[in-house]
Amino acid sequence: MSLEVERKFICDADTLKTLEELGAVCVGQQQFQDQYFDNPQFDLTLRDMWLRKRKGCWELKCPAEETNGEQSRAAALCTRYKEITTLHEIQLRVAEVIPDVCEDRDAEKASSHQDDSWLSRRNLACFADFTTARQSFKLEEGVQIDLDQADFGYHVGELEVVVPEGGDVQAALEKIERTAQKLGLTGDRRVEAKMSIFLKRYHPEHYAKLLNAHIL
Ligand code: V4E
Repeated sequence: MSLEVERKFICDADTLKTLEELGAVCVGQQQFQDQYFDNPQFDLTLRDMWLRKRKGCWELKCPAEETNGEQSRAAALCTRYKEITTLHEIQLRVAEVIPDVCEDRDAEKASSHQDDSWLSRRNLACFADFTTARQSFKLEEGVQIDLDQADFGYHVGELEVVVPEGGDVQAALEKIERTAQKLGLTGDRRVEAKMSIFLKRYHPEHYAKLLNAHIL
């Protein structure tokens, strides 16, 4: 299971120009739809667990514990989430939080990424559905720079380092900080995720609950 260390940044008309001037290499362009799921009590998202379907595959992002030496300003600007992509493990994690409404406990064992019947067993429904156009760049080895344009009108950049299990999180934070400095990023507050903007706009009650619980 890998750990994603990420820092979001405000992306404007000059960002592409800056990347070009710095010699960043465009490594891809894609468009994908994200569908996020939770139960009516928001049991997953209130635990900062983000279950989504992207490009036909299930993914679950869970918060990672902070390790020693991550109290710097640069670290505070970053998020760290474990990303789980094995459907059986996702189902186990979800089951720890949301009890099964069905008696047949073996039914999930056989499910595939295409079979969504396990959702109803946990009362899970889609609460957010949006499409993102993403351009990805490389500037420093191991750091991916994504420029995202969500279809509801939010533009955000992201610096991301994927740390393998047991890998060096501190080194990842330093790489992100170096890249941020090269890009001239000066902000001292975390920049909002696409989801924050989406919920604020379309599901203000859900947003308020997450804000109160200090999740967003
Ligand atoms: C973890 C999380 C959410 C799930 C989506 O995570 P995010 O990094 O926003 O996804 P995306 O598509 O931009 O990147 P990818 O997964 O492709 O690398 S929604 C909200 N959170 C929590 C969260 C937070 N509280 N603050 C910030 C700045 N980001 C995420």
